[in-house]
This record gives sequence, C-alpha cells and structure tokens, in this order.
Amino acid sequence: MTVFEKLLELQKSKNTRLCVGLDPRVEQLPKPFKKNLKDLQKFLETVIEITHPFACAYKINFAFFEQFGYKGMRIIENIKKIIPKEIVTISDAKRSDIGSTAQAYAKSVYSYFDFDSITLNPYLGIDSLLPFFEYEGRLNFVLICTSNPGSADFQKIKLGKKFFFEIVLEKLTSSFPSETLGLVVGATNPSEFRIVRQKCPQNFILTPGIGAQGGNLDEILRINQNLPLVVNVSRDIIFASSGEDFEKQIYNKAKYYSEQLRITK
Ligand code: NUP
Repeated sequence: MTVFEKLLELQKSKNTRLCVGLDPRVEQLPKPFKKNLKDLQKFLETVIEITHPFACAYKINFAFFEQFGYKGMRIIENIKKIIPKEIVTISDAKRSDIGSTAQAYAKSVYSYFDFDSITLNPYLGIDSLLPFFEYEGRLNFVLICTSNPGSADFQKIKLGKKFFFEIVLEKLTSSFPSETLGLVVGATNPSEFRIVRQKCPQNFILTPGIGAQGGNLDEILRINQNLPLVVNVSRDIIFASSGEDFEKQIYNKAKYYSEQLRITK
C-alpha cells in the first residue's frame, strides 16, 4: 500500500485530517516536567499517548531535535517507535541538494529513520528531488507557498501573469505522479491555496499555519472541499497549557481540531 493510500484510508476510518506537529521546546515544557532532554522525551510520549486517537499523521520537525545533536536525533528514533504503525509519519526536514548528496538525505529519512513522508525544498531543481521519489510508495511534500511572511520574497514574485510558485508547481506536476507528490501550502495564504487546488485537485496538500500562526481553517476547508488534505497543528495542541492541567488541555485541543477536520460532518 502506498503512503497516499494509507493516509486516505486512515482519514476515512478515523474521520479526520488532523496531523499533530511534534515541535517540542524544552523551555516551554509544562510544569510537571524538568527542562531537560529526558523530560522532553517523556513529554512527547505523553503527547502521543493522548493525541493518537485523534490524528491521521504526526509531523516531526527535525530542527527541534537536531539542535541537541545526537541526543536529539536519538529522541526522534525513540518516539518514532511508539507512534502507532497505522499513523502516517512526516519528517519535516525540508531537504534537497545536488543529486548525490540528496541520495544521502533520502537514505537518512526513508531508510534509516523509516518515515512515510518528508518535506522537500524545490529550489535546487528536479534532480535534487529525484532521489526521494525513487523510494517507492512514499509521499513527498514539496514546499509550494509557505506560511511565513517571507513567502512573498520569492514564491509570490509575478512572472508575467503567473506567480513563481505556479511555475514551480507546473514543473513538479509534469515530473512526478500525483500519488507521490504532496504539496505544502500554508493556511495563511488562502488565495494561493485556491490557485494550487484548482491546478492540482488530486495531490495531497499539507497545510501548516493553523493555531499559533492564525490561519483561517474554515476558509481552507471551504476551498479544499473533499480533496486530499492533511492539516498540521503543532504549538496550539502540544503547548495547550503550561500548567498541571496540560494533559486535559492537550486532549481537548486535539479532539477539537480532529472534529473540525472531519471528512464527513
Ligand atoms: O509553510 C510552512 N509553514 C510552517 O509553519 C511549512 C512548514 N513546514 N511549517 C512548519 O509547520 C513549521 O516549521 C512548524 O514545524 C509547523 C507549524 O507549527 P505551529 O505554527 O502549528 O506551531
């Protein structure tokens, strides 16, 4: 079964498009935890235990682990083992490089860590992405229009009547089958989301930017209708509370977003 199929099926059976983002910040761990790496792992174990019934995917942003060197990378390995096998795992590593180096990046995420999916930066061109697409059945999410203000600097430059990101998108869709090509579009860009959706009704779109970044979920759902979508929420779920009640608040937030993101209402 491909990751595309796995994600679609799980979304149907759990009736949700929620992806929980595991972006831990040691200084923000809730009160019962000490501000060290051992407790950071314990916190993530608790988050997974509470949220897994509500999620179709977990997105692990490597930045929050890499900053601690090998100790952080070991936490990725450890928490990866406790995520239930049926849930899709997305490595948010935003990789790409010259072909031979990209091969090593792909081997790390797909072979060593065994993630289902990865996020990729298309700026180096198609050859920099190919090694990831050579892993059969995986779903590669390529950045198209990101949620940060700087997405205007390059992605939204107009070339004739088109945005630069539209040209990137056309090149990507003519290079890779839709089952292997996911797209990252920030929820803070509803009009760009609409353009991407019109051009690519079949591809999975991964949408960050809900919660802490203020994206409008209703608008994204309206534009998307029932097309393949997975919506990430990180801080607004995992740091729902800094106090003793953190478990209850994480539960409430995960349940809330999971219900907002139902496939059938
Ligand atoms: O365009 C993007 N915006 C974005 O926020 C692409 C991303 N991969 N992300 C990531 O999604 C970001 O790095 C973080 O891991 C997560 C959003 O977190 P939060 O704003 O829900 O806390």
